[in-house]
Amino acid sequence: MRILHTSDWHLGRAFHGCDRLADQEQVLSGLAELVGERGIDVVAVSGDVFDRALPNAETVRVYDRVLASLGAAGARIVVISGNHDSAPRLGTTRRFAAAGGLHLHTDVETCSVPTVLADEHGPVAFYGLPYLEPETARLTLGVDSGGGHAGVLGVAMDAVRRDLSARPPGTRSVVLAHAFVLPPRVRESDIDTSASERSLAVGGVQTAPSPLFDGVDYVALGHLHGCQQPDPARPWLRYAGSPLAYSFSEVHQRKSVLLVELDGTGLAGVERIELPVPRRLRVVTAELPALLGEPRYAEFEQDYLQVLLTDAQRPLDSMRRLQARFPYAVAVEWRPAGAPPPPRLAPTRRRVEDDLTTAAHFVEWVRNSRPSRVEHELLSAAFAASRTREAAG
Ligand SMILES: [Mn+2]
Repeated sequence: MRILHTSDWHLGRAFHGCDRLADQEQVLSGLAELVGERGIDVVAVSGDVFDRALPNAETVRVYDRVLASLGAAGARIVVISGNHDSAPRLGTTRRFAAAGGLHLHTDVETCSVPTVLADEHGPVAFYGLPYLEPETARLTLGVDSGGGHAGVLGVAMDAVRRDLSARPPGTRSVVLAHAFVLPPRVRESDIDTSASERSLAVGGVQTAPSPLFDGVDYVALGHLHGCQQPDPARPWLRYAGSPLAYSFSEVHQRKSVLLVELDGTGLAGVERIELPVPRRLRVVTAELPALLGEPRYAEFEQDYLQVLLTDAQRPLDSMRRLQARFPYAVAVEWRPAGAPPPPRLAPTRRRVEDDLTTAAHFVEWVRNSRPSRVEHELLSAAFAASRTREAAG
């Protein structure tokens, strides 16, 4: 059986105010071509299908078209809800959808009730563990409080293993889960996380140890946006990552899906397939005049850009000027070269200084240069005008 593992589509997510729905549809429509070319039997989507609980109408239409194209290409589809999805909304009509080959696993209650599909070797049980919000899931699962995410996932996986052990010998198993999985004795900071993942921390602990997932043939994980194998000792545990980059912290990631092959005995291989990039994300560091004028920066003109300006003084109106050449410049920061970070304005100054001196200090602090003579006169006139107005009552 060939399974295409993907996750964290985040349909409808904007990027620094830019609509990316067309890019999302382009990349996800490409998955249908992969299904046809590579003979994929099942597409597994491990949560965060939508970016928000209430996606808008056009976003829902894209979701519908993508699923239809995957189905038309010949794949069954298994989906779980992530922490961004509304589980009841994503799971609505699931009993009817299953008849058409779309298997929606969004309920805590049915964690251990698999979708069973078959190939020439026999049955494959797909268990869907949607994102389990610890405080509500523990009531359903009968878990004591305080165990956090690991506590509820552990109980859910015990139920999965119990169900699996009662199935015909030779039944192979795949678990879809939306969780932050860490190997034993590894810290969160050692894992490739991204700025676009919403923390799962509830009560301080958001991670779950990898041994929780032992005893099945493959675990299709969602939540982390970088494609990775979280535990080198457990090659059946994988994150496919998001199909597009959703933050500048992901500029170095190559977005992918995983082609998982099961043979008659279990996991036979995992192949990483890189996805096309509709528009690159890049970070460029330079002074504003160079960026605006030098031919060597032409290669950045069609990219989503984070610009780090190194000018000694903060340039005026930098974003508007940058966008004249780089229409997809979406973030700009001023980091003067060689300069220490600007000192904090001393709060005590305000009491001993006159308004004009305080304002001049502020300009210097923001821009790294004192007000010019003309600016000084302008500030002085502004304070005089405001005092006149106050006096007039
Ligand atoms: Mn996500």
